[in-house]
Amino acid sequence: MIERSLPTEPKLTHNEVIKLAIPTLAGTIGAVLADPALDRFAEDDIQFLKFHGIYQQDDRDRRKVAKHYMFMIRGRIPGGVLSAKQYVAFDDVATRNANNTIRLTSRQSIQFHGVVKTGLGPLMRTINQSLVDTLAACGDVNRNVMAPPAPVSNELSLQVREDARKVSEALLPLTKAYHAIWMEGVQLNLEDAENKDFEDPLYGKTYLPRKFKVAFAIPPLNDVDVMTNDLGFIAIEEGGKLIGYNLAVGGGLGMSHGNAETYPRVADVIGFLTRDQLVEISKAVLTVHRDFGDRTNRRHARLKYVLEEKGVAWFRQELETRLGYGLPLAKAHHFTKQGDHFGWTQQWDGLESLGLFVESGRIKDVEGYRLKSAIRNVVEGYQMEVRITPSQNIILSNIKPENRAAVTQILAEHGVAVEDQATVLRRASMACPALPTCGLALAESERYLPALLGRIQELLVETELKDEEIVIRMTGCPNGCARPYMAEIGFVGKAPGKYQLYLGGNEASTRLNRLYKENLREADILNELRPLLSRFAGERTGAERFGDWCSRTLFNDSATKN
Ligand code: SRM
Ligand code: SF4
Repeated sequence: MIERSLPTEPKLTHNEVIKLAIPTLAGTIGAVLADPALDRFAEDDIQFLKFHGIYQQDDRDRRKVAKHYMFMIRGRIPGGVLSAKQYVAFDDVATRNANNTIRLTSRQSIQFHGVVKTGLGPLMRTINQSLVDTLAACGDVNRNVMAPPAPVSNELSLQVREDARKVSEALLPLTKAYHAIWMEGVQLNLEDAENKDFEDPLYGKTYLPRKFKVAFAIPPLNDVDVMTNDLGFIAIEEGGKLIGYNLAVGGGLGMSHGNAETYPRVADVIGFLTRDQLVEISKAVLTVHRDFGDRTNRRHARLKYVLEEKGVAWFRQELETRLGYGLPLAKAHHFTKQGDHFGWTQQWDGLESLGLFVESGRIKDVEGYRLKSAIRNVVEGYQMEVRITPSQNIILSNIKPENRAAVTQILAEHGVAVEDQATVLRRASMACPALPTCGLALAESERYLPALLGRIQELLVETELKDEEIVIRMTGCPNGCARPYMAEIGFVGKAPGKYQLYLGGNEASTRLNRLYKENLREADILNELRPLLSRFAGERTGAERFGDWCSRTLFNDSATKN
């Protein structure tokens, strides 16, 4: 007799199994932390640590000799806003417990690298004592909520910022493990019924199938890259007043090389909501992800795949069923630009702010350019507010006009200029950390892009495009952390020294670029770009940008979402 095998249910990923087993997300973190003989955590705890904002890494430069374990810690900083006191606390722990650098992230947060296990407790306590935390900065939950950082506009930007904070708080997981481990220094007893049966009111026992990202934007500026988020709120104003938001869903960028089941996707704008609906709509969108996301394959587990595979009409219907009411049509909005403003600007309230370029978001001191000390000194000395931008730069804000000259002077003494901070090309660039800290990096990024930009700048001079702004972003692998798929030129690491070349993003960051060439080494990159830049210089129409020219001439594609 022939035995027939029954169709089997797709297997849940290991992450699903461990979340269900320990829904408080405590793992054995507290116990391992207290054991001085251990310099690292085991696999399941590594997964739980992410929900606490912590990644276990090893120094990849030292792998050939031995694995040197260390930790990366990421803050939860909605809208990227820190008080002077909080920034100083971050600077202190960077010096004391990390590798003496502060890494601004592409989601307006701060990361510390190179923290050893014994430094974890003190670092986490200092951060929390400054009234910032790291809860849910990573893991299968809602991540840092983005909001426009620029303090130049009116009261509307404050309201949007307030809304971003409100959504961030409403989507926090409620486990008490975070407080127990990091504040009280205890291991939760996993056998306690209260802990065993814990179920988060929003996330349930198994949280989300994967991460979830929210951003708020104020058109016409798309500085937060809103269309790349699972959930985006696009501010709509009438007569200078914030009347609500357009709702964008299903954006995301992560993909894997050679896996057609994974791809970057720009969000769909599906309706309009008023401010009082923000929290319930955020929760409803999140629970669609919770209930329909793929829990059998983490590479295919983002909300964007639910949108793409079930369709926008299905999603809208599902959302409206959960809400119990229909959503009105989206209102007109228009994005024209992404990116930051550098130098001094007068704020809407008469105070001043200063945008500073931070190459790849890395604040550090080097010979002749002591950016870390400079920022620390002015922030502490003049008690200014600090805002981290989604392009990994920093804005020092709420500075009294009479202090402007002194601030400029202190920065200059540290080698930091406020005018002509970097070339236009460099200022519009971003790179992810990649090597040596990121365990997923296939190629260099943060450590390589500055040199490559220098060579591309030479090409621009050669082709008489010296002051041309071209948005260039690089990542060390296809996960998309510096959002390379929205850039006019995107470099995505494929193998050591080799990159995929993407071309054709637009200035407003609403259009995905396209893969143009694969596996390029530096010489190939320059050989590909030289003739393209030269053709662009000769063929562009009016003020046409390089990304639009590539899109028009190389891909014959003018499709732009929103
Ligand atoms: Fe990211 C994983 C760094 C923004 C998509 N990301 C990682 C990890 C944690 C590597 C890991 O899992 O072991 C990286 C840590 C490297 C290190 O050494 O520090 C890392 N991601 C970053 C940061 C620091 C890049 C930066 O240059 O600033 C950004 C931190 C943001 C924050 O403060 O929360 C960062 N990551 C992004 C973005 C951009 C965004 O959110 O606007 C994306 C693309 C958007 C998206 O989510 O689709 C992004 N990161 C990923 C992915 C792919 C997810 C996917 O859907 O497939 C991974 C891989 C993963 O999660 O397994 C990843
Ligand atoms: Fe690491 Fe890849 Fe993200 Fe870069 S894009 S930080 S290499 S996961």
